[in-house]
Amino acid sequence: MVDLAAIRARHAASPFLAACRGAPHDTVPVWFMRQAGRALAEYRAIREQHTFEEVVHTPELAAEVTLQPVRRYGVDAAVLFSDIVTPVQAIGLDVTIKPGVGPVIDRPLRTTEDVARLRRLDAEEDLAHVLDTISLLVEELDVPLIGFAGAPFTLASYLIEGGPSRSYSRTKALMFTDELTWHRLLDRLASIVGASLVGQVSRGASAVQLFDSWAGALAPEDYERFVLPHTRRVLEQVGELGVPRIHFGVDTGELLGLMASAGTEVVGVDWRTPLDAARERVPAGVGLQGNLEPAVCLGPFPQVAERARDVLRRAGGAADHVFNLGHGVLPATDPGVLAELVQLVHAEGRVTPADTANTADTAGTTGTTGTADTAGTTNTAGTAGTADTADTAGTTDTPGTTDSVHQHDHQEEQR
Ligand code: 1CP
Repeated sequence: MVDLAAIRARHAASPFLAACRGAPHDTVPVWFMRQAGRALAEYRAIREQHTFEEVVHTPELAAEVTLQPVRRYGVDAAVLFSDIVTPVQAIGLDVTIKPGVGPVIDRPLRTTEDVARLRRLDAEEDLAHVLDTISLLVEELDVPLIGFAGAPFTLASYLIEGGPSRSYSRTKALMFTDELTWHRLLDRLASIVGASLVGQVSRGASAVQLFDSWAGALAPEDYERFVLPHTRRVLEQVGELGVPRIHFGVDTGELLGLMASAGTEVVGVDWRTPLDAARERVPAGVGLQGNLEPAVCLGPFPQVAERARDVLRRAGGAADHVFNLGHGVLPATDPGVLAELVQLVHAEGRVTPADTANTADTAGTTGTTGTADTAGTTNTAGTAGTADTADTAGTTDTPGTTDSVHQHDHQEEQR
């Protein structure tokens, strides 16, 4: 039996969890998306002996790989080692992780009959290996564990395309030609993803991140119509459990307001949108995570330091900032640079006490009229002339659409 109250008590003073809620703390917390994996020699050593799936299916190995970056970097949170496709593998889809490529599926889902192949997920049964990994981890960890899942759109993109894509043309074709099948597919994925996250939290994950990595391929109006309702349903399910939620995507500068309105404590921002600009697009009361350009970490440390200081400056000492990269750690990154970066954030990332009066608890769902002016800007529902929900803020804050041809640029080298 998991003693969730004991886990909560252990992390009562966690700067990461405090920042997710905009609650008072002293030092800006930091963790890295994709902090486990190929940048670490100790990960590569394990992968020489085992396939990706073997690691995920062996709780001792998956726990070890999750702990490696915590030891190396001294980050403020661990992120569970698995993949966004793990839950759909668990219900029997023929998805495999192809080394150097990513998730591939032999028989992509493109019709209503294909969608029927997605059965419900019983987390305790289907994801027993993942949940057992969490049980091992919460015994060992001094920092909170972040559970995660792929959001319905990003997951659907792999299942429809058959693998990684640059244009998402088949995904969009289904969206625009067969809306009913599209919504059926996303609805099923939302149930699967929601069940996976609820399972992870009920076994001891202290926060969750929902990766809608490729949502930036969509124009805001299409995101709002075809994706947002499903993502919102996922986040609502987790919201009932009371753990902080982080909602992240790449190239989502135009979607940040909408993503906040899905119901989240924190929005993850990629490196293309400076945090002070992001602050104006995300309602007060919803925190920000990010957003150092990952490729900067391939360069010399003085340059990394300068850019990290700029991120901290733009975050303005806000109590609701979680330092991270703007996307995952690139495999060629020198782990020494990341360790130094963590030290720098901890030494120089000071939270300004005046900014700590935030009310993140109600954020995202109520579009709170905002208390503290977290980063020197308030924007939000108020400017739309309505005290309505954050939804409104989101839509009005993302004027004009871009054709959003998704730049997959260095994502392909992400792993
Ligand atoms: O430390 C960690 O980050 C934990 C482990 C983790 C996470 C959070 C892995 C292990 N995958 C993920 C999430 C994930 N997987 C995302 C969302 C995060 C992001 O945007 O980077 C996505 C889009 C995937 C899909 C995926 N899985 C890709 C990307 C392909 C593409 O479209 O560009 C790849 C290459 C994988 C395989 C994978 N997942 C994880 C690892 C370590 C690997 C590489 C396998 C290996 O070579 O060891």
